[in-house]
Amino acid sequence: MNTQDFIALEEQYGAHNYHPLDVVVHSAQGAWVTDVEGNRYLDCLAAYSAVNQGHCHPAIVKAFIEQAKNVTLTSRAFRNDQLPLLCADLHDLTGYEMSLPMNSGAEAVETAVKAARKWGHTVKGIPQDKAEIICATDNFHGRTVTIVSFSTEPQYRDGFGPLTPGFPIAKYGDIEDLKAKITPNTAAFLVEPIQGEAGIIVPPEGYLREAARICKENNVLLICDEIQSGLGRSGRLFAFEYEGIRPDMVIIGKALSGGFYPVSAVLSSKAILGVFKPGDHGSTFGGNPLAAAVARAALKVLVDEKLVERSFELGNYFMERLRSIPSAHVVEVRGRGLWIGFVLDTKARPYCEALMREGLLCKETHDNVIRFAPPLVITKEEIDWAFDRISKVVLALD
Ligand code: IF1
Repeated sequence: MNTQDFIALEEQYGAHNYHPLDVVVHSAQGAWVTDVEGNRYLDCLAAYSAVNQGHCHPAIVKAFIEQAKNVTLTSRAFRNDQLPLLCADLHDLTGYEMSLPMNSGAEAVETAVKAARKWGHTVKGIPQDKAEIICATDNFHGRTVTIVSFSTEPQYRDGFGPLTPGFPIAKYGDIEDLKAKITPNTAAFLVEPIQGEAGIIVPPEGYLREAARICKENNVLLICDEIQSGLGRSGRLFAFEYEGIRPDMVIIGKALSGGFYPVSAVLSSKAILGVFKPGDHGSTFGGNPLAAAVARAALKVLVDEKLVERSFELGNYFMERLRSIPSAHVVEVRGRGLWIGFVLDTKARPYCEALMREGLLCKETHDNVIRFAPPLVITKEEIDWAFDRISKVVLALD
């Protein structure tokens, strides 16, 4: 079967909820993927930052296979000998007292929403069913009905109502608007420290620091969604570190498994996660031994290979080079670490298609932004290779 055969099958039998680039990937290693025709591409999306450790990292493959031979799933009705080790590793790495494992990012966001609401009702004393969680404009936290209820993107909401109430919206980056939206019923403020899908938006310096202060002053929990920004992508372990803050809850996913398996988690304190009593929350697969073993290996690779530091250094290098392209169509190059928004004054999709033909995979967001977010194992030479293609394509389309 060739590329067109696979595309035809998928178009016929799969739902059309995506508009992918027409490359059919067969295998991958490190920062490179190979399609069914044998063409190689440098991956500059890294599965939306889920493969920060690089594709099919050998150490994670090993942990995956070894654990798959032992036991994959016990359910939380019984205990297993991998979950405790993952919880301890997460504590050691992040300093948070406790974690609650789930699978997809959206499930972990739902978990944080449930924890914040229950904390609001049982600890803060908000009247039953009145707890509010403030969210930001242009947020992206996932696709469940409750999560799209606080999206400000009409396409993500339209047709999917009735939506879940209780999520006032404050303008991202605007501290006065956040202050204005806080009421005695506010349980939490949920925010991405850097907005991904909105186009790699870094908030104004001091915004998160001030938000953390205001939350504390009002007994409001600060929840950072680090599902995409976390685990090294931004050049720090967590993007909130740029503002020297410590959120009450942190949500992680994606790279927590190095892309092998959906693994997510909420990190917080005993006081907050302690609101969950047996039976309040759970998941068949959440915290399973295969996921825990894979996540432990994925975290170890981040640390052993100093991927956070690499992201910071190579990100600055890549951004500097991209800023040097002399094209009138390039409006801005922004980001942190190896998480770069390349902003054009025209549609980005044709650029992504042209780059694919040059052997580089990336994806547009919001029409006119290309994001470059390669696996953090990418080398300086590979960045130079990418830069040559990007600069050629951008200047050719000028
Ligand atoms: C899609 C975007 C990236 C996320 C943050 C939670 C989730 C995500 C900050 C949910 C997921 C994804 C999902 C994917 C595309 C993608 C994306 F463009 F939509 F925003 F990465 F940039 N919080 N992001 O970024 O995690 O449930 O998917 O595991 O929905 O098409 P999930």
